[in-house]
Formats: sequence, structure tokens, C-alpha cells
Amino acid sequence: MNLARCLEGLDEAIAAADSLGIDTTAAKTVRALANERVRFPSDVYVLALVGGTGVGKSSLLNALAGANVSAASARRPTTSEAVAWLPAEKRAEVAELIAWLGVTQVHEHATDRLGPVTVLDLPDTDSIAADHRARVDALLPRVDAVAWVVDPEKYSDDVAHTDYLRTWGPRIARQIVVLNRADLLPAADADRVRDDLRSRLRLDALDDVPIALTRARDGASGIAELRGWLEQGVESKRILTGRLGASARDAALELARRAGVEADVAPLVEPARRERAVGDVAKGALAVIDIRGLERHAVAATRLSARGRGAGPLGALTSAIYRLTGRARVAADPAGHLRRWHTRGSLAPATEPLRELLQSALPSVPAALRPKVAALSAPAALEKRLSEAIDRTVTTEAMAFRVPSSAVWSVIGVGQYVVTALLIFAALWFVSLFVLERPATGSIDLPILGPVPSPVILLAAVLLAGYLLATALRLHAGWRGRRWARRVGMLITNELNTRIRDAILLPLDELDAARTQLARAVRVLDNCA
Ligand SMILES: Nc1nc2c(ncn2[C@@H]2O[C@H](COP(=O)(O)OP(=O)(O)OP(=O)(O)O)[C@@H](O)[C@H]2O)c(=O)[nH]1
Ligand SMILES: [Mg+2]
Repeated sequence: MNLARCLEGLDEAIAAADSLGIDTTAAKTVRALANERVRFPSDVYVLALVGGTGVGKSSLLNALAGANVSAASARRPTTSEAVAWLPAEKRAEVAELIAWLGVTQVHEHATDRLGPVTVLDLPDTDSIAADHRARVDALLPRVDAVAWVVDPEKYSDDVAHTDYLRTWGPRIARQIVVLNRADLLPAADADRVRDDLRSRLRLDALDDVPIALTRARDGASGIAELRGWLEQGVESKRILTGRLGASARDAALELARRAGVEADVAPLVEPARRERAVGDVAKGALAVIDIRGLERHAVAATRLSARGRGAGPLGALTSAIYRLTGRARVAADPAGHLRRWHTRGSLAPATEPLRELLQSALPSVPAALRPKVAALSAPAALEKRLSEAIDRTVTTEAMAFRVPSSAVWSVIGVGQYVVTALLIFAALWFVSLFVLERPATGSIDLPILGPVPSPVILLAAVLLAGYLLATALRLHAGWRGRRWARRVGMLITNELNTRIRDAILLPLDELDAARTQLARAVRVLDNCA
């Protein structure tokens, strides 16, 4: 696997975890160390001997070197500063790397059989000298390979397994467990102890780590298994890539574990429950907005507009008076009615279903993500988001309010002008009846009523026509108004649903998206060690 791609994967995991509010300090340290390590030569790798005091780390180094490189003794603890043993020909090349490791005691070797390796003999991890352990812990993140040294007494110690093997094992690609002082075991027990150690390592999830039995005190002849492992000729570049890849993978996996996505990414809140909550919130919000009231306003506004155009001279007058006195604004103003939604009640009850949903989901949300989800469910924040969603909906819709109009109204309006003209004519006619001495009026014979004077018939017919026109206008305007009101109501409902979904579910979707991204990054890193 390409190391650059692996480190990129870690970057993606860190970015995703950051947006989830997960602490990424450890992962960032791993990333920074990897960045530093790749700048040093990759044709020499650093192997550290790590273990408890007295297991024979220094003796192992001396046996490898065939000389007394690091003091070994029965005194406990012996080694307090790291000692490096490196190929003489690489000394200049790795000088900076050794300085980066903070190692000052350096010895050279001329052997090339072990390959391009720098061996570090480290202080112990379990003596009373606490600073020894601190030195090991500081160096471990920087070394490329590890030989975990144990002995027949300490091979199942908790310190070795819980504190070191279990924690560091997954981050190191090239490692071996060396059971030194094997000469203390009766020959018959050697295999049993090896098996025992193997099952112990299995518990640490380190099934594949090789085990070597050694007798460092016997010098070269006692460390054949370890030497064999060292001489396997694994390219140092591969060791380094494997190490940095394994660290990156482990760091990303830890982030994934905290985000609850190490296995699969189940949404934080079940989709069906989310939908139900959004529906309930929208219903509550619509109740506050008062969609029925909006529809009444829309019908009234349509009628007012129809009256202006289709009610003749009188209608035009009354609509003008309506507008002037502000009655139109109060009773026939759908946009204003919407904008005034704040005055009709609180949003607290509307947000309740969502708050309940988030609260009930909280226990199943991974601990590291709880602060984020809890922040989403804070009542004030929910109300604010909902209120903004409504305001945005209302303003967009209010801008688009166009009271419908119809050519039919103009035709009716013309009819009403004719009716008014005929009324005036009839009135004049009546006046003439009183003013003229011998008015010439015909009459028409009607059934039951008998002869009825023509002006009366005209007046009655004109009044009837006026009434019919007015009724037609009212019915038509009412029909258009209701149709429009329904459409406006539906528009607002849909728009509000979308906006509420965005306002409320978007933050949850973002969390889920970040978790998916994190899981994806971890899958990329799967092949990195
Ligand atoms: N019997 C036996 N004793 C050994 C063997 N290897 C080392 N020793 C002895 O174990 C003691 C401790 O060895 P060291 O090499 O100093 O152990 P260390 O792990 O470096 O100890 P610290 O530096 O304190 O961490 C010494 O007295 C060695 O002689 C071995 O294979 N068999
Ligand atoms: Mg030592």
C-alpha cells in the first residue's frame, strides 16, 4: 500500500473526527511523527529492545554485537539511557535520525549480515525508576520495529501485555517477542512455555507475531532464532512503510471506535423516527403559522380585488375605502398574516417531538458524540432554528404573493357600469313621470300582476341584473380565491417541510456524513499495515 495514500487516509479520518467533536490530539501526534520520520533516511530502520528489567535486553544487544556494547549486570535496573548500535557506514546518514530519537550513546558495528538496522537497547519498563519507563514511552512512537523481550518469569506479566503489547502491537508492523533466559527452563518445558506465550499473545490480538527463544548469556550461539528473524532480509523501506501505515491505521481505528463506526455506520437516529419527528414539528409549526387563517385572508384578498374590478362604480368606491381605512390590511392581507406568525404563539410545543427524539436517541449515541447531539437538542437552539426556517419560508412566499385576477371580473364590471347607467336612466324616467304633465308611459301585461308600467319593469329588470352580476362576481371570486388559497397553503406547507427538514435534520445528516467519511477512511487504511 502506498504510504502517502495511507497518511492521506489518516488526514481524512482526523478531519471527519474533528467535525464530530472527537478529540484528535493522539491521531494528530501520530500524523506529525510520521511526517517527521519520512524526512529521515528510509534505508535504515530502528529496532528497539523493550522489556522489563533484567530480562536481558542489554545482554541480547551484546550477543548480537559480539562485544560489550551495553552494560549488562545483575544490578536492577542497569540500563538508564538508551544505547544505539548502528552500521558504521550509515553513521553519518542516520546522525539526524539518532538525534531525533534523542539517543546520545552510539556504537557502531561493521557487520552487514543483520541488514541496515540500528538496534536500540532501552531502559526497562517495570523497575522502581519511573523515568526509565517514561523514556521508553517517549521513544516507542518513534521507532520502526520492536523486539519485545520477556523471560520465563515475566513472560505473562500484565505490564508487558496490557501496557505495551496490547497498546503498541497494532501500531508496529515488524515485531517479535523474544523469550530470553530460556536456559532457565528445563528442556521439556520450553515448548509448553512457548505455547503458553502464544496463547497469551492471542489474547492481545497479536496472533501473527513471531516468538524467538534465546539465551543471551551464551552469546551468538544463544540467539540464533532472533538473528534468523533479523536476517530475513526484509527491506527497511517496507518496515518503515508498514510501521507508519500501522500507526495511521490504529490511530484512525481508535477515532472510528469513538465515533461508533468501527464495524458499520448505522445512522445516529433511525430514519423512520426522524421522519415522524419532522412531520410532527411541521404540524406544530403550521398550527402556529395558522394556515386556515392564511386561506381566509387569501380568499378575502381575492374578493377585494374582484370587487375593485367587477363591482361597478360603487364597488370601486367601497374597495378604495377598504384600502384607505386599513380594513383590507387587517382582513385581506395573506402576506401580512404570515409575517405576523410570531404574535400567534410560541414554538416550544412544536419543537418538543424533536427534542424528545434526540433525547431518547442519546443513550445509544457513542459517548464522544453525545455533546454534539445534546447541543442539537437544546430547546433554545431548536426553537431558534425552527423560527429561522419559518421566517425564511414566510418571507420567500410572501414575496411571491400575487392576488389572482380574472378577465371575467372586468366583463362583470362593464355589466355593472351598464346596470348603473340603466338605473340612472330609470331614475330619470321616474322623475320625468312627476315633472311632465302627461307622461307617455306604456305598460306591459304581466300574468297575475296585470298591466305594469314600463319604467317599473325596467327598474326591476336592472336591479335583478345588478344582483345577478354581483352574485356571479362573488361566486367566481370566491372560487378563484379558494383555489389560490389552497395552492398558497400547500406551497407554504411544502416549503416549510423542506426548510424544517434542512434546519433540523441537516446537522444530524452532517454528523452521519462525517461518520461515514471516517469509516471510509478506516477502510482505506485497512491495507496499510
Ligand atoms: N541465565 C541467564 N541469564 C541471563 C541471560 N541473559 C542475561 N542474563 C543475565 O540477566 C541479568 C540482566 O541482564 P541485562 O542484560 O542487564 O538485563 P536488561 O534487560 O538489560 O536489564 P535492565 O538494563 O535493567 O533493563 C544479567 O546478570 C545477565 O547476565 C540468559 O540468557 N540466561
Ligand atoms: Mg539493560
